[in-house]
Amino acid sequence: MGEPGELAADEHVRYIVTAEKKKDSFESLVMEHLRLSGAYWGLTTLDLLHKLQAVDAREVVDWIMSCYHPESGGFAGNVGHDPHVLYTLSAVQVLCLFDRLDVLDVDKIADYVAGLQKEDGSFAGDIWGEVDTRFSYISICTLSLLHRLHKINVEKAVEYIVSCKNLDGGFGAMPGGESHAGQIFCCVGALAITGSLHHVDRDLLGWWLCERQCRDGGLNGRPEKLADVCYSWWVLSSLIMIDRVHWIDKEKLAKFILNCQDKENGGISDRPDNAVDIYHTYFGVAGLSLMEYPGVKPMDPAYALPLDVVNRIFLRKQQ
Ligand code: GRG
Repeated sequence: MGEPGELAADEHVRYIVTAEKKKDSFESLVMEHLRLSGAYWGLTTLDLLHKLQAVDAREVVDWIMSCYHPESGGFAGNVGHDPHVLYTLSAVQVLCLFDRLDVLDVDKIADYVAGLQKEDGSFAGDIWGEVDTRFSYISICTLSLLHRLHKINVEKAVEYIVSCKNLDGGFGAMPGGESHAGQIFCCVGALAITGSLHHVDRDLLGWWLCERQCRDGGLNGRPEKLADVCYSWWVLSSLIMIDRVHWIDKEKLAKFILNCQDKENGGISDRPDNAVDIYHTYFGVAGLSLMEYPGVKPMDPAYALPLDVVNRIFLRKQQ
């Protein structure tokens, strides 16, 4: 590993803005069905780096609305695809960035999300019915950003998430499912948003999460796995929500992330010397944001949006 150096912010901005335009590149083709999430990763990174104005807001909002299915109230990952709660959250998050929730039929969307809640409090991701704690988080986060949490049975939703808690303090995708940092973010995030963090054993979970730091300084998603830049977000955000982030060596983690940059052409990869992509570029910059890296906007660990964007949404609601 060479010297990691500083965050190559200008190069990352250029990488994102040009990736957005290369519609027939390999990356665009493999991302075709999840383009709305790609837009969330790229545009949030631009905002974190104070460069959201590098894109045409009207063009973005029009494209997002072309992924909307008015008959169901959900958003698809791209034009011509089927709606899913994941892309519905991405659409809402991007519109939050641009302060354009006014283009939405909020109650229709909230009814779509609420309609996916099951009797036991869990959530399906779409009409095909796969259940996963990711969808609990996504639904709760979307409804909260839309000020429509009252449309679901929050108590049952929390009860289901708590039923996915393991003896190691972590959470899985379903009851009895292996603890995994990504699912832990979802469960802890949903509990944070609903004011239910008292269900978490902070010391036990904090211990499991800080053990994710590998010798190279990076974080993995579960025991015996390699570090990956994306876990900088899933693990750190969870540690912040349970107030145990000081159990991580932040300097070593920041060095690991900075070492995964392509400093010439921009972008961040999963680990040093691998090919860069938008997903890892976002989670690398987001991880640095959670560690208060200079020049990067602070983020809200539960809503996965810049703090000023989240404050705008909830302060306005109070007025
Ligand atoms: C708004 C930030 C945000 C998220 C929306 C989709 C979602 C909610 C959360 C996903 C959480 C999750 C499960 C993340 C993990 C993703 C990942 C890298 C999975 C890879 O799993 P394996 O088993 O990799 O291939 P490991 O690292 O365990 O070897």
